[in-house]
Amino acid sequence: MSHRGITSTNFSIADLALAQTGRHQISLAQNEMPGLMAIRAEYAQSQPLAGARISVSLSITVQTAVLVETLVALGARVRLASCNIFSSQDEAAAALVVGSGTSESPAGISVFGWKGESSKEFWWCLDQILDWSNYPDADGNTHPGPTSIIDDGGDLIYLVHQGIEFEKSGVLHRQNSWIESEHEIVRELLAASQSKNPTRFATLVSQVIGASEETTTGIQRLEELSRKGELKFPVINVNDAVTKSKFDNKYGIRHSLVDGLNRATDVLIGGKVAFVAGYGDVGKGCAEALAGQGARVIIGEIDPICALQAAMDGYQVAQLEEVIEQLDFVITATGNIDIVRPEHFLKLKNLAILANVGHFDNEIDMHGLEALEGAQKVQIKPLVDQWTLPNGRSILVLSEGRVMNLGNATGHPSFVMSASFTNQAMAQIELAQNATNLEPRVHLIGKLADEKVARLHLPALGVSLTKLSERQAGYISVPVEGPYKPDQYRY
Ligand code: NAD
Ligand code: RBV
Repeated sequence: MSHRGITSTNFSIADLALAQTGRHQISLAQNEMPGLMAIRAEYAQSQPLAGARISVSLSITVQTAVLVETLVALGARVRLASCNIFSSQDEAAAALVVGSGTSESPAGISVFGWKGESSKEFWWCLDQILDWSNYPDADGNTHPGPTSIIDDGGDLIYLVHQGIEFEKSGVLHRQNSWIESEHEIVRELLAASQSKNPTRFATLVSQVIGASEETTTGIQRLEELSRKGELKFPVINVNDAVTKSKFDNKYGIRHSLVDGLNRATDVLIGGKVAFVAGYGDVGKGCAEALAGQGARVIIGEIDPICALQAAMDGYQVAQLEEVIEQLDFVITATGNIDIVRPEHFLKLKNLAILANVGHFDNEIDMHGLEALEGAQKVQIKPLVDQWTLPNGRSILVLSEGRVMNLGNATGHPSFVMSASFTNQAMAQIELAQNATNLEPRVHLIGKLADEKVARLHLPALGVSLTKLSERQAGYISVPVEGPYKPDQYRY
């Protein structure tokens, strides 16, 4: 496999010359990531990740670079690939490969990914980060694969699981999240792997102590594996830490949705009509951002509780079909499939903007759009396409229906990612210290750890926390030092 960038055995990225600008951005981001920097300080001496080999599939952003260098500062070695073909920042990748000569950033972190991968390249990159055989440690020892995994969306964990199944049966089972062509790419990859080493994945998995998963869609997929009793190792659910999903998913998208719309189109949002499909954590952040810009926001929901929340928050709640002719923006944030379909495209206003922020690219039916007879695409600029439809009208589609806040912009800002990634770092420490006591299922992060992540982010915002007295703690039956809420509390 080759691409237009720079490749060696242990990295494959767009352009090493971007390292300096990437390094400057990483240095600035560190100031906005107090949780991760506190974790570095707390564990610098004890090195809880010494000996860990972590295969990481996250968007290769400046924020991910700060996480990766935190894992290295705690003793781990890392191989990193992107979880999405459009979400890499090439300067962050270059800075990680080149390093800065400090202990957390020695030269030679292995990175495989660049902005604008093909699907085939995406899967090749995931395969590369699972292969540690040419990446000796300081003592010159090599190993077939990782000791743990960080995933965003579940593709890397699924690849490992399907690899074992394929070695046993020669069959690749249908994956709902993958389209047919992707399925074929994975099948070819596993067949090639099997012909080189028929027990590669079985050996590899025997050395994996566990994984941590970043996003809602990934957790849904892994819960399904767990329910079927097929999960081969414990997975820590980072997404459902309160300090992740109630912050990153909501406040993160509140920032990066509008960032993406502005960078892509620069169209005024105020006064326009925006439809947000899904009023979960991400949909709530999208709606607030659009309303904050002065848009009239309409929500689509299938869940009566979320629909009622949207109504009580002051939004109109409607089915897409009922309002489609009025819409200037359609944003999908459901984590579900088939939200915007061909019959919808044809009813949209001229130059309506379509964007998805859910994890996979199946919320907007792009294949249905391509298949509309006479539909024609003109690229306005990278990841902004004008589709002229058979009815003579045009629509603008951002990031080809893939996650647009990372495709058209640079994803969530550092401060909110600090909370998410502090949970990731703590999850990896938990695996290193305690994986043998964890069953192979999906595990939540404990409340005390969650509260710790929040605490680490308070000083930067000038928050002065009220102290709970012994008498008050007794009255509400909680320990003075926390946790302060029962498990069922919903925030
Ligand atoms: P969530 O489960 O909290 O919310 C999804 C909502 O969509 C739910 O309320 C559900 O009832 C609703 N829904 C499902 N099918 C629907 C349909 N057909 N029509 C209308 N509504 C429907 O999940 P979330 O945490 O908000 O995440 C949503 C998606 O965004 C996931 O794919 C997640 O992985 C992804 N995500 C993306 C980013 C990003 O940076 N772009 C950040 C976090 C999460
Ligand atoms: N996300 N990462 C970034 N700047 O690195 N921005 C968003 C970043 C993650 C977020 O945690 C979400 O759960 C996931 O992307 C969806 O793929």
